[in-house]
Amino acid sequence: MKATAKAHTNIALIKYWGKRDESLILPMNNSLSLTLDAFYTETTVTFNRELEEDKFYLDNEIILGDQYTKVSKFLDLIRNYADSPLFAEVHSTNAVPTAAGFASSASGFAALAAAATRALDLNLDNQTLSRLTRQGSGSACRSIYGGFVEWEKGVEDDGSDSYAVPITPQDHWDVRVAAVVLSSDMKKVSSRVGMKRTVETSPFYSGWVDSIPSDLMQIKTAIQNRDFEKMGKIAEANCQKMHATTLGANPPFTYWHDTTLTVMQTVQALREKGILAYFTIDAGPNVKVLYQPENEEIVHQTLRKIPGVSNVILSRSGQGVTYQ
Ligand code: 2P0
Repeated sequence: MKATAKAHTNIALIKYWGKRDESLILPMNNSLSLTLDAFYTETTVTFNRELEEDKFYLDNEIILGDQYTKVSKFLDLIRNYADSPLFAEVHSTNAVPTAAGFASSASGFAALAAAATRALDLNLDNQTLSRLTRQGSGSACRSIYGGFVEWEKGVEDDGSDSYAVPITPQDHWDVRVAAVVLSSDMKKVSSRVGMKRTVETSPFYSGWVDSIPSDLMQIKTAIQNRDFEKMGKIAEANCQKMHATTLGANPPFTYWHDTTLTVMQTVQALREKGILAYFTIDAGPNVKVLYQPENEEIVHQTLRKIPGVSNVILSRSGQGVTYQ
């Protein structure tokens, strides 16, 4: 009735952007990510006959409101799957360095799904676990696995073929990621709201979807061949395409801050000096920079010095879900 699991967050190189089914969380396009070892969530779930409702604690504080409702609704799915009436107490800790600006929903829902299903003795295989995790938060289904991971969108209406698959062994390639944290935040359009508005109103959205198969095919070849330049170019362009769709939405919006652009230009300037580094950006102003181990020092020092950058956190590739 009790289990503990740990899951790492992931950074998408080919972005998940847009749903075809909002309640089952089915995406419009396949996406591809790298799991990161520096950012993770550890969660203990205890099912208990004496509880009259679920309880959720994050970093030792009780959580109420929308965040609680999302967790409790996800536990409903698991209860339904296990045919169990029991409520649970959930204790999560986020090992995400302060204000890293990483969405913790990927590692959060992956750890929650793993711990809750283990606590109910479901012993799911990873494919089933990934499919279930997807219904908590889309990007979380990729965090079941380590290394490079693809989320296959599937074609079925019931979501039965929409789950993540690892595309390389976890130790395939030592690619590093610097998370560049900006000191000022912007009013945020959540990714859930942002992608919905984009799908519904942006004339650029169909171009985004049409371009994905080619990006995916090329980046998978680059990853197999450990071709850093090719992988980086595709990831950087895919990120800019995703963000371009938001400018065509009605009302238009962008996640970029002025310092976001400065970081992007600094990364491009590094390349002009012969240092291969590439950026990618999620639904927020912070930037993640892909680099090779031999360039760690120069990339770190360069990013840290940019005015408006408050922190730079370095990460390697991380592993999939583990249990204590
Ligand atoms: C990604 N993002 O592929 C993309 C790129 C943000 C930009 O997945 O609604 O928090 O819970 O399925 O997974 C963020 O979306 O959204 C995201 P839901 P999620 O990483």
